[in-house]
Amino acid sequence: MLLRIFLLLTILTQTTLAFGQQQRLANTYHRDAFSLNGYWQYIVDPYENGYYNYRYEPFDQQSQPWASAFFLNSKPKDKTDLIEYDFDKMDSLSVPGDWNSQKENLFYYEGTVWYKKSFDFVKSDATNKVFLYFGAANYKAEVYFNGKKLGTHLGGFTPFQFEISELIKDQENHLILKVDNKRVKEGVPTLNTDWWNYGGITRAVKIIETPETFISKYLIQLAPNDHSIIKGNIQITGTQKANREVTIKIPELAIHQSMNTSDTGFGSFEISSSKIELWSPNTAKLYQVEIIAGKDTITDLIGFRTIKTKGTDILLNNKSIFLKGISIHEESPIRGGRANSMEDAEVLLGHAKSLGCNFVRLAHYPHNEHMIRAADKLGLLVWEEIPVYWTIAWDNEKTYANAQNQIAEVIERDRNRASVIIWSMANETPTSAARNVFLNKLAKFTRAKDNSRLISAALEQKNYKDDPFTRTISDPFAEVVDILSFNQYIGWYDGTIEKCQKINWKITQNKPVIISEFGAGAKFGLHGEKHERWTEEYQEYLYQETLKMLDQIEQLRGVSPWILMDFKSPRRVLPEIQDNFNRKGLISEKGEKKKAFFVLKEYYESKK
Ligand code: GCB
Repeated sequence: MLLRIFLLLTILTQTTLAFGQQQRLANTYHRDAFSLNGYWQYIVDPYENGYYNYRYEPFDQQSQPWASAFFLNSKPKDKTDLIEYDFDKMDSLSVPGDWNSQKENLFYYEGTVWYKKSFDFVKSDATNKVFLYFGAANYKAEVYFNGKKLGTHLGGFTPFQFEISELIKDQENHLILKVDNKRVKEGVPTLNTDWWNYGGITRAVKIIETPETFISKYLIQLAPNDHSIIKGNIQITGTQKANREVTIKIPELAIHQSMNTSDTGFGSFEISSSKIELWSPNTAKLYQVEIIAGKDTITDLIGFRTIKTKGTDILLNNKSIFLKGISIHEESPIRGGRANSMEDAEVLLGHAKSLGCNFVRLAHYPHNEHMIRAADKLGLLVWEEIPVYWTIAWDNEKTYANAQNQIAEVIERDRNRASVIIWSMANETPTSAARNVFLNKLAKFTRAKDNSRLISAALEQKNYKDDPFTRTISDPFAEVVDILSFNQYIGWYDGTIEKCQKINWKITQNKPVIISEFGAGAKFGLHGEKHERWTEEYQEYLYQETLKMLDQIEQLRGVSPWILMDFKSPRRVLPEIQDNFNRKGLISEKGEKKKAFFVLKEYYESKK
């Protein structure tokens, strides 16, 4: 009986870990870490043979899983033993990295791949805590460490971690992941998108060791209504969390202030300083900030700025700003495939800078942290977004919980980044009662989690009262957002380019407007007459006419055209033109600038 209860409990704890979060850890970026990047052995498992038995029951939910369960990393005990796999004889994949761009035979693969890494690790102090951190794995990751299941994580673009303090050994640890990128209807994103479904452990994996009592979370920012006050809060976790002294230092501002935490390990503070240099695209000033709590010290680079809207204006540091933006997919400009390095980030954002941008829309999912850190340094304002894209299963509670978890994970990662000013809830989602409930709830959750940034969503525009030349936004979610953003493709999916000259705008919301997308496909090097599809001239002409049309919108406060670079998409099959690329980039995937790049650059130069 006791054994049964134990087994039931084990099964319950395994299946209730819906999103696999145990303890979120702030600022893994600047903590000392033991990297698990590099080569990992892998097994491609389209039938999920290493996960299910022949009755299709998962091995990891059985009291005595068969040795052929891949997470056990079994070896034959002797020559009579039957084990039908061997990680150590397999080829390897590089982590971080997607499998599609690393192995030709996995280019179109959607399914399960198992990864294994073995390593030794000696704690520097026996009482320390040890966490296993994943920057991201697309899409569903089942994580096993030394034969035990740590949990499951859903969502391909946000970080997750597990505490392994009690499980880690000095030698021969094995970490095994089942990563499955099959698209599912109830997923976020769902079955249908316009980007490549790169699978794998796409971002860094590391081990982070902290003292037993450690800084788990902090928020340090400028007071919204007073530019001479830095305020924030700190959470420490562990047995010594109550009544602990916590110190904040910002040496450049001669700030050195201590406070005591509450019983729950929480402390808040306000520090005034008359010398704070504000962060902005022109002066991307970052201060070194140090937080000390007992044996734990964290350093971070933080910029101080405020962001708000007033009527139809976006105010950065209380001054109206026009967002000169560009949309970007997280695709490597160097190798192709998912971007995942600082070098990728610097090339992508460097292109945005050379275009004259002060703003980037990171579409359509949270990009890797290098992008945000680089944006902080380069002075680019950032729109971050979760993949609530097109036709999500609005009625499904698990889908909602998944979307909410993804926004929570990205907020926790990026809440101290000055560059991030907008949380976008969704892209081109069709209005319906269920969708409105879903998005309202998500926006409410996001505001409760971070009320210091603006909320938006890439909405759609419609004809005003059957007039095909008058456009309006009638989406009820427009009432919820701080910035009214919408995508429009007049001249590409919607009529000819000349139509742009006939459009009137009837935007009734008293809010700033951003055009989150417009664009046209062009193959670099293909020239012709300006009405000829796929030529650089067509794209150039569309940009000229669209920008004139958009300037008629009185409350226009920014644009982020679609898109910086050509990107891979299985929807784009036209031979010799698309060849699996969405060609709306201003720059080809090889880095060649198309004519429209210079039209936008000139427009941005004119918008001082
Ligand atoms: C859109 C989508 C974007 C597509 C783009 C296109 O409206 O938001 O994801 O890639 O159009 O090229 O059609």
